[in-house]
Amino acid sequence: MLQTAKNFPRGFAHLPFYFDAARQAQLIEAVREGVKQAPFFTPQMPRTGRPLSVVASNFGELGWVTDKERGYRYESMHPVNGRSWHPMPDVLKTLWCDVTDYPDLPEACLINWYREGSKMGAHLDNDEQAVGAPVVSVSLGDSAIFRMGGKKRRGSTKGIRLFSGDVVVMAGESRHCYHSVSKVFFGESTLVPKGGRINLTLRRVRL
Ligand code: MD3
Ligand code: FE
Repeated sequence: MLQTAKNFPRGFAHLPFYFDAARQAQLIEAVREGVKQAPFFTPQMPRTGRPLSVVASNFGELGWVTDKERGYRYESMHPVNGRSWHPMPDVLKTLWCDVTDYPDLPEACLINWYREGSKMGAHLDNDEQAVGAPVVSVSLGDSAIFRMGGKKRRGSTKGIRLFSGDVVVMAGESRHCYHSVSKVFFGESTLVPKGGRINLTLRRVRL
């Protein structure tokens, strides 16, 4: 049963501790496998080339990438080594089917690794053609404060703390709202081999 957080936009659901410790370890193992083929790269802001503070990789047919020259987009190959992304793990396809009723599977799972001091500023996820599809996220490792705003960049936000194993579903209105990660409790968890927080976001890209 999806739990709707108080005062959050419609369509937002938080499922605390959806994955137990054993399943979390299994997901981290899948990430370790994936990044052998498609190592973490440093995403850059369009135009300025300023590095994001997270490093990223992807699972699936398509992966989200960004650089100075070409900006935000989905690509079927790793931006540095040109290899395909590791296939989407079955456990993530199953998650998508269990928490959404979207008719198609996600082609992309963005893997963001938050290390010491990493944050994510307020942004919209609008690089997908399938704007009607939800986004599903899995948090692993150190907990973080996730903040949700509205459809405009400015204005009030509501925060919740996301812990390892938590799943968040952004459907409906919430899918089109600004959001950010304002703090990571670095060093809290030992789940991630070199420390920090891993966030997986499952996305349907094509219509
Ligand atoms: C709300 N990641 O990768 S996950 C991202 O915790 C991203 O690392 C955050 O925002 C993190 O783009 C948030 C939850 C999430 C994911 C997608 C959303 C919230 C969202 C899309 C629209 C609105
Ligand atoms: Fe986002």
